[in-house]
Amino acid sequence: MKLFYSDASPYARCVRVVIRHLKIDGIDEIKTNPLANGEDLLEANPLGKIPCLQLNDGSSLYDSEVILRYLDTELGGGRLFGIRESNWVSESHFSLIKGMLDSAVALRQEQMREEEGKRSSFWTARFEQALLRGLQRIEQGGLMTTPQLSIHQICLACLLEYLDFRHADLKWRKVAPAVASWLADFKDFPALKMTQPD
Ligand SMILES: N[C@@H](CCC(=O)N[C@@H](CS)C(=O)NCC(=O)O)C(=O)O
Repeated sequence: MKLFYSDASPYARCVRVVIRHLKIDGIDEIKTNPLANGEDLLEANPLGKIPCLQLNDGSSLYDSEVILRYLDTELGGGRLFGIRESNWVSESHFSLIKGMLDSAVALRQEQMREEEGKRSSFWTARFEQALLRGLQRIEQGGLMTTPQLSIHQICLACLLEYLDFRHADLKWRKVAPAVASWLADFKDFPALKMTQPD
């Protein structure tokens, strides 16, 4: 199998953490800049996005959630997503974390616009506010503490470290001190340490 990824992508990081944590062998990790529109990536994922997991039969899995569910269910015994029996609220907590990843990456894209004058203060504020509200919700609901290791925790840690990496100005710890102290413990999780972006 081949995983198209980049070090900086928080979505790809979630997948790489899970591969390491579950000790899944046989995946070649191919460092890929999605913006370079490489033929291999576009062939595997017409959206041109990473992460994308190409299976040995040539078929491809994307986006990150599908890859994560595949790894956990087919190769890892299904423990990270847990027994899902209609736990719609828990599913929504996962959607919250994914949506925050989307806001964090969109905020980064906004900041990377070539000309400063083209950056939108409206969208910048909207993405920042969504992130801060999301963090407050996680803080108030204690959503970072689950009885056993969950995919929520892994993706939340990847999100928070991405905020530190790309959006230090957001000062997210001010609105979510309990989440911050949870991360201070969780950051030593071995698979997380192995996948730190430079
Ligand atoms: N919903 C997708 C989002 C993936 C995504 O946006 N990846 C970014 C890198 S962090 C990317 O490939 N961007 C290139 C593009 O948007 O064309 C997922 O969960 O995998």
